[in-house]
Amino acid sequence: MYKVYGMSISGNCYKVRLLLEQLEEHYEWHEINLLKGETLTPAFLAMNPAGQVPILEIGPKKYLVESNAILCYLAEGTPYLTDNPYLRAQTLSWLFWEQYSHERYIAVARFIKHILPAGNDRLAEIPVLHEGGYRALDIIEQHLSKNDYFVTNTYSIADISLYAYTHCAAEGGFELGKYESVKAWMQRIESQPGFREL
Ligand SMILES: N[C@@H](CCC(=O)N[C@@H](CS)C(=O)NCC(=O)O)C(=O)O
Repeated sequence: MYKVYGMSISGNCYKVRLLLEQLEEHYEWHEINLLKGETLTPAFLAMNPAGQVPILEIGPKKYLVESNAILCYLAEGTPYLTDNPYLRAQTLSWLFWEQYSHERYIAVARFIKHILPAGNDRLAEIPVLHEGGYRALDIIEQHLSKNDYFVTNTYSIADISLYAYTHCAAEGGFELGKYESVKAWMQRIESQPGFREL
C-alpha cells in the first residue's frame, strides 16, 4: 500500500491525495507539520533531502518526491494521463508551468497570508506575489475560455495540479470574481467522481 507523507493544508499534498482518491487507491497518510520542523529531521531528510512534502512511498524505502512527478507516476495507464506523445507533452507543459509560474506566486501568497501567523514579516512580499499570481490567473482564464479542461478537453492531472492552488487562491488574497471561466472549470472539477475537498 502507498504511504503519503504530507501536510493536510498543503495544496501540493492535496494534489496527491485527490488523485489517490479518484483512482480509489488505498494509502496511508502520515501527517507532517513543517511549521514544527518535522521536514527537517534526519529521518525526513533521508526520504527527501529537499525537506519538502509531499513524499510518496511506493515500496520499502522507495520514495518519490515532487507533487507533479508523483501525479505522473500514479496516473500512468489511467485516463488521467494520456499516452499520446504530443498530448502527454502538453500535460507536462502545464505541470512545469504550474510550478514555475503559478504555484510559486499563489501558493506562497496563501502560505504567508493564511498559514503563517498574522502580521508576519513576509507580508511585504505580497504585492510581488499578487502581480505574478494574477498574471497566472489571466493565462488560465484565457485557456479555459476556449477549453473545458487543460488538455484535450478531458479531465487530467494537469487539471488536478492547477486546481490545487487556484481553488484556494482567495486565502492568498486573490479576488477571483472576474475569472468566470476559471470558476466554471472549478465547478466541473468539483463534480468529478471521487472528488474530495482539500
Ligand atoms: N516542488 C515541490 C514543492 C513542495 C513544497 O513546496 N512543499 C512545501 C509544502 S506545500 C514544503 O514542504 N515546504 C517546506 C520547505 O520548503 O522547507 C512539489 O511540487 O512537491
